Amino acid sequence: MNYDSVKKQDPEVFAALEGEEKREAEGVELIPSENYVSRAVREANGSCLTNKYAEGYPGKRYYGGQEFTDAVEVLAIERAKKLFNCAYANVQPHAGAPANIATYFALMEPGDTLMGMDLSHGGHLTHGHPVTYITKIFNFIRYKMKDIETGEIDYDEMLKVAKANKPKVIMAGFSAYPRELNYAKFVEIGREVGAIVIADIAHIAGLIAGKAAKNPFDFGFDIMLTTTHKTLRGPRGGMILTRESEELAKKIDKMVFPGFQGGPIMNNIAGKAVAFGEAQHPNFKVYAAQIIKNAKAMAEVFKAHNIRLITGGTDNHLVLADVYGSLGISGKDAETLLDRVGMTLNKNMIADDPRKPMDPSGIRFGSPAITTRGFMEKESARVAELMVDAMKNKSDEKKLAGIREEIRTLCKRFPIPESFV
Ligand code: DSN
Repeated sequence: MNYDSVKKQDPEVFAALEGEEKREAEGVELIPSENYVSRAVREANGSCLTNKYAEGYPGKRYYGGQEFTDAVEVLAIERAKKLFNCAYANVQPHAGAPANIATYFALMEPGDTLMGMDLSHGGHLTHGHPVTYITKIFNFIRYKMKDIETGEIDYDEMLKVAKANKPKVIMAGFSAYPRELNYAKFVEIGREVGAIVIADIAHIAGLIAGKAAKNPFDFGFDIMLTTTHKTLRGPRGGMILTRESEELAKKIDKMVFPGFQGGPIMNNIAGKAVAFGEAQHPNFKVYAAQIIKNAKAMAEVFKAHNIRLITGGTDNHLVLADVYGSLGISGKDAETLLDRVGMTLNKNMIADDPRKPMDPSGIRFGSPAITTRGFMEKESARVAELMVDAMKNKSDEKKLAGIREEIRTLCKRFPIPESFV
């Protein structure tokens, strides 16, 4: 990308942008919630629409001059509805957490209960972790895996706890869970206790859009929450989708604006519209399927080295490995070491982790970004081999230098693509 004006006007910011461009170009991105957007998405996201206030919704704004903001937001909404097969889409949430919190505010009263996945078993902070402020407003109860080695959720216990606590909302979704949930079970339990059933698909939205993963709406989920920048390959942002209930969609629209947010970030919504257009392309299906093949190829390498994987493998885009238990290196040290040799991933708690969040037992890594780069199973497996090699030889500087070089060469062979197709 060209930063000529920044370069001329603000060398300090330019240095940071240039540094990040180089970091992204020369390293392998394995954080499963990250990706590379196309140049078209970047252009729309950096467009003149950043100048415009557009409080309200298409056709119903508080300020004038909305001809083009309306056009762009309608495009984003219509494309989102088609991609996820639903009747309503709100594309204004600035990010995933605001999308989730605005939805809670729309559907629950203070003191109401939400049932979500325990953070250490794969859930997300916004699903009710005690460090978040929303836990002072709502009551959160949790479900967990029954078997950490297979990833099976304890649906019987979930039903028992739901019956006893009558949650207003049941949330299916995760940020560190490598398996597909049993959506039919969630809907069954939700209907039985009279809860609204929501899926937080932030991590797997691209897999669903690309038909490589099941769509919770097909099982009767009421609402889906998502970010747009992970597997979906759009700009950083959030979105709320409602399957069919006009009543729920209206409540959500009213809460997103004026209840919770101010002016929508229209340039960001333009970026979302472009990304949703890309996700409708037949090639996106190929991309989504390849993400899963690549993650599986990486998981197989770890398994071949007898490294314990939480849930025993993966059905999606991410892998969670107990590197402390298997290799004696903590998640934090593995993250630092692998970053140094050009492979970026994150330390992660594993289920019932005996260690602390800032220095846990696990690492979480995935394939969305490398797949965008064009890696196939062969390259993905090689990256996994290099990860293991580095962790097993963490003090061998010569070996580590060789790994860094191999990663740089691999990245040169697979430059970050500018265009989507
Ligand atoms: N930070 C995101 C992730 O990495 O999963 C979730 O919010």
